[in-house]
Amino acid sequence: MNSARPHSHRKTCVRITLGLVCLASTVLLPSPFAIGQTQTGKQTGKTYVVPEDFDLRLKKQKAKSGDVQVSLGWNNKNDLDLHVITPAGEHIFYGHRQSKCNGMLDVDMNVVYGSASSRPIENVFWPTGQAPAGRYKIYVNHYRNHGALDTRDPTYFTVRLLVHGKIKQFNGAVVWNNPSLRKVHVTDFIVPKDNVAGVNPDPNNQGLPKTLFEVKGTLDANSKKLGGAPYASYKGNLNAGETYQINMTSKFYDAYLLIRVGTEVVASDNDGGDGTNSRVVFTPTKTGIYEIVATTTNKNANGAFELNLIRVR
Ligand SMILES: [Ca+2]
Ligand SMILES: [Ca+2]
Repeated sequence: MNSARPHSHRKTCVRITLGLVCLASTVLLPSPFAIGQTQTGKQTGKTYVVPEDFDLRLKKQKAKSGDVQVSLGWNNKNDLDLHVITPAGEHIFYGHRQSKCNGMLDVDMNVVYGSASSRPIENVFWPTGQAPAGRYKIYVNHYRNHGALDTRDPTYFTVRLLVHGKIKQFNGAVVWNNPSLRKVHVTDFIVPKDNVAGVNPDPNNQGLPKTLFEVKGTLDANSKKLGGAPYASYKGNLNAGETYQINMTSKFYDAYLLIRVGTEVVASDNDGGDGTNSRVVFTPTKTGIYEIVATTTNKNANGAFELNLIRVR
């Protein structure tokens, strides 16, 4: 099924270089919990793929979908490739299109310049109910710059992620002749345990992980202070080996989250959520009482925040 590939060395090259990128991405990313961050931020002149265009392109290529789907779009004739690593560590890409867990790359484009599209799409999907629970990784690799006037780098791309009805988009850029920018780690995502096929206990909560705790609070001049900044904190029991996601959002200030045991900070995050919001994904190694500290980088913060604790696996 990869007969269209003209370059027999391709598989080996990509495997080696992808390993290097994994290392680089841990340096590039603002935090290991930074799900949802773009690699590059916004600049003028960049063109990403808007949601409606994703739908049109996927339809045109007869791409399939399920309840977990990762799609890559960009706007020139270069050969970019979508790579997805499954929770079991299996690598789905043009050289290995179908995983044992039934994930499949069904669209791969722009291998050859002559037949390349300037509105390409690539697509990996799992049939409904078959994507295993756990952590997935998404990479984009710039396999070939075709050396034409309409293939100039950087090549800006958008990855659209669908997990159980929720869509997120991630923008980034790759540059073929720059080894540190040729491949990027776009994001990790988690498919929660509760949503594996046939074991969804709550039909009204389909596709959602389990929220254990939610609170609306306020930070202002009357709050307790931590390093000069106001904070509020909540204590509770967390279990070893379970993975929790803690989200803090505020419309009024730049959120900051800390997870503490006593005075020891065991996890923290500044901007891992949308905008300046915070998101920590945390797997305790010991069962016990943990303190979630909702704070801010603004010492004069004044206003509401929302915080929730979700068990994701
Ligand atoms: Ca491709
Ligand atoms: Ca923040």
